[in-house]
Order: sequence, then structure tokens, then C-alpha cells
Amino acid sequence: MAPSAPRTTLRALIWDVDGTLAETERDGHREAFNDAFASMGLPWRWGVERYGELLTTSGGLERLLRDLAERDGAPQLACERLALARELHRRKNAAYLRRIGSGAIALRPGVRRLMHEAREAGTRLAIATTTGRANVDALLSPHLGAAWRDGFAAIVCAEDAPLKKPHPQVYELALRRLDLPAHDALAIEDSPQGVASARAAGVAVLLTRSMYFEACVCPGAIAECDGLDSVRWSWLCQLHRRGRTRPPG
Ligand code: XBP
Ligand code: MG
Repeated sequence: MAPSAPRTTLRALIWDVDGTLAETERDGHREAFNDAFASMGLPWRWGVERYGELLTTSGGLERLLRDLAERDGAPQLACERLALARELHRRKNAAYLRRIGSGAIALRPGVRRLMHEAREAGTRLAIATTTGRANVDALLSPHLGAAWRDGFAAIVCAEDAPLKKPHPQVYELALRRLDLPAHDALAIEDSPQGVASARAAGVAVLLTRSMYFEACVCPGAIAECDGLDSVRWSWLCQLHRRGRTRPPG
């Protein structure tokens, strides 16, 4: 009889959403922000490059507020800027759902397979994202089916964790819902803010850069991969074992 594979110490694989599960930013969120500007008769548009600068701010509402604070022609009063940003963000999310709801943005290569391999190994799946629940649902339903939530032991979104990455709140809450210590989990992230968030919660991170973060400095990950399609499950388990012996921070 063939010897059975060693049991993994990896109890949960925690997935970031935007940039990690799919390249949602340039052709999804950015275009939807521009739809929102147009729908309010505003001449502002975020180009591909400008959006890359703004992406150093996590959270769509926070990103809008940063842009409005720097923009000629935006309201002078902070309370008026906040009201405008809220309305733009509401419209942007509605536009985002329309844009991606039919599966227009594919999952990144390797995502589906790694999810399958994790389940086969008895490792639970979780989500830790700064975007909203409806956006995650619209992205995943077309690819994983309407009942995709059943396959995840914890799903933590902006509504649950209002302090955006790099704050650790989203990871801390995911761990609480999983009822696991940080060293039992491994995160997969695409951005410096995401890596910092997971690390601050004590979770080891595999970095798979998305297009906007290809060239940036991104410290703190236990390893980096070119793409998830080249990642073997056994290597992920090894990484996790290595992460367990590394001090937090
Ligand atoms: C990335 C983000 C999000 C999205 C837009 O989230 O920073 O703000 O750009 O989504 P993730 P919202 O943690 O999944 O990488 O407009 O809903 O904030
Ligand atoms: Mg991300």
C-alpha cells in the first residue's frame, strides 16, 4: 500500500479578492468609477496610470476622498466631499455589479485548482477583502456557482471590517471566525497593503503580484510566485510550515 501523504498543518487558506482572485482593478473597479463620474455629469475620469497611484489607498470610498481632496473643482467643505464620495461610491458599486456580474472578469490562473486542492487536503478556505460583499458575490458567482459561499468557512468583507488594509482587522476577524491561531493559516495577497495587513495579524503570506503592483516594493511575504498556476499544493504546505517557525511582524 502506498504511504499516505503527511497531514498538512495548514488549517486555512485565506484569500484576498481584488488582484488576487482576479484582475478586477483596471477593467472592473476603475471603469466603474468612471461610469459613476459620468452618471453624475462630472467630467473627471481616472486613467490607467492615475488609478495605479490611487491604489496605494485601500478602499474605494477612501480612494475617492483622497482624489477629491487633491482635485480642482471638487467641493471645498469636507462634509460635502464626503457626501459626494458616498454617492459616487454607491454608483460605482452598482456599475461594477453590472460590469462583472456575467463573468466578464476571469479568475486568475491556478485559483480554482488551489481551492480544490485545499479542500481535498482538509484545509478550509476563507476570504479577507476590503471590498464589499455584493462585489465579491458578483465576481465569484459566475465562476464558482451561486452557492459558492458554502465552500468558504469565513468570508470577511468591508461591511465586517471597516478598517481597511493595511490595518489587520480583516485578518483578525477571519481568524476569529475560523477559530484558529494565526500560525495555522496562510494568506494569499497581491499588494503591499494586503501583505502588511496579514502580517500585522500574524499570518504568513504568499505574494502573487497583480498588474498594478508588479514593480513595487512589497516587504513581509514569506515567498513570492510569478503566478498561482505554477504553485504546487505541496510547496504551499512547505511554505506554511516555514512560516510557522518565523516570528510574527
Ligand atoms: C482592494 C481594494 C478595494 C477595491 C475596490 O481590495 O482596495 O477597495 O479596489 O472596492 P482587496 P471597494 O482587499 O480585495 O485587495 O470600492 O468596494 O472598496
Ligand atoms: Mg488585493
